[in-house]
Amino acid sequence: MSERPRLSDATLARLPGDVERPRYDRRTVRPGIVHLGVGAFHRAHQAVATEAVLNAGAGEWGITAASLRSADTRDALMPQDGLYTVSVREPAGERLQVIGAISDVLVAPHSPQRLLAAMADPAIRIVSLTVTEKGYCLDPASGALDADHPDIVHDLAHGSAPRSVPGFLVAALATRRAEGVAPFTVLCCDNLPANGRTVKRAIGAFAALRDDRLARYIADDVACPSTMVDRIVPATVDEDRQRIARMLGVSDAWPVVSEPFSQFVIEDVFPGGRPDWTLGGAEFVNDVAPYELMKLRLLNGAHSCLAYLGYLAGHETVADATNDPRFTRFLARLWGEAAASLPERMQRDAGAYTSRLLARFQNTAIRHRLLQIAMDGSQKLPQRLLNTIRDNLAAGRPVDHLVLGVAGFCVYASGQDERGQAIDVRDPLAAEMKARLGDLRAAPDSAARRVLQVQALFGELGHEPAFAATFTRALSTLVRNGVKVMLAG
Ligand code: CS2
Repeated sequence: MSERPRLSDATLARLPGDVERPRYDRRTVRPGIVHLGVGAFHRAHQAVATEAVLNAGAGEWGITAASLRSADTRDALMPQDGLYTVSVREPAGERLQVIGAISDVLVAPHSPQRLLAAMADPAIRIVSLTVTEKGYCLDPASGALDADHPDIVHDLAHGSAPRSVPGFLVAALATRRAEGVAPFTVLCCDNLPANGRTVKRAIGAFAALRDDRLARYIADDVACPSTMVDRIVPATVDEDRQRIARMLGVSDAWPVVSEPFSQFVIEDVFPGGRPDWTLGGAEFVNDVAPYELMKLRLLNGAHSCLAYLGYLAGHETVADATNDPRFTRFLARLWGEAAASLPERMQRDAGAYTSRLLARFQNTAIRHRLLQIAMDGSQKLPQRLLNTIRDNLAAGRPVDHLVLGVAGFCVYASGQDERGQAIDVRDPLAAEMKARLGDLRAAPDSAARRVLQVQALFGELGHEPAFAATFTRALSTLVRNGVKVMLAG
């Protein structure tokens, strides 16, 4: 246990001079945003952009944050008056900024009514979200609301104490509508394709299961701009806490560590107003799609391939894997395939984009664990790899390296690594994948045939002969020869 005093409004003044801190009076800030999913990514990304707005003197955009599951973040941050540190790390050094934008942290399962009341408050004009792909209760292959999801079933029966994200959004919007308060803008900041449109469809579908008029209101009156969000933010570990406490001279129970790079591209549709996030480096554009495609297919697609293949090769972090020449070569080939799927005008930028990506991945000061990225693969692969494969197959372009990534996911999801050690697979489809993969090592071809039937993951692609043949070959060779031999070729 550290004996240092805790980071708080009262201890801000004693921080070393080179630590950035709020330059505004926190007591005058009113919340204008409710954020659902107060994980490390939000705290190092949108909250930092909002901090720049508050530092510039626009005080009506404070953040009331909420966790949808555990109380951990609230318990860490509230004794610190909501303050926490963002550490920006690269091999050349580390820079600290204390963020004051979050004034309150609610825990949804403890007090759904409090969260709903916060969302229904007329002062709130934006509800932003980083709840991970699975948080939206979608069928991953089609992107449509999964009406059989247990949380959706629950929320249809208990609308005033919801559990799911669609349940919270629709309940709060219904209250605002009933009270004659303008709707908030829903700002999805998760790595889903066309994330604004996808969320709007999901909450529209959920509302339609409750009441057609509510569904029409959402379709006509609720804005859901799309975004592209990018910053590499690994989970904080104790070593970070200790180092940062030494640098601050006070202890912070939950700082976040991030790379220097940050990108926030936002479709500019905010009927209720919005902060000028350009002050924090964001861009407002008419169409996010090109940015999103580039990021999902080049960055996240590569991340997922590294997560599975890198893990099977015995690597622990993205930097470990990417500094291995076999993976550097693999990435160049993978990016060649993925970039070919982008619209032509973006292909021109792909070379510069991937060189920069490689440097970001190779940042050894960021220990981004492959296991963290490997989580929830079934929710990620459609937009990261499978859509790219679909487009390339339709145009007769190569897909071998993309497919190897998908095969890597299946070996991983079988629950056993190449040395027969168990893998702790965390994925909503883990049980189904494992059952279908069966004894993968004994009969990879039939395992491939069975796993391709997982509709929620592969959709119609699982029935495409060209894909099925390439995938079956990749999975069998990967199982037979191991990842290192595969990558040597
Ligand atoms: C990662 C992303 O965990 C993952 O699946 O691929 O969180 C990635 O680090 C971010 O999208 C980078 O912006």
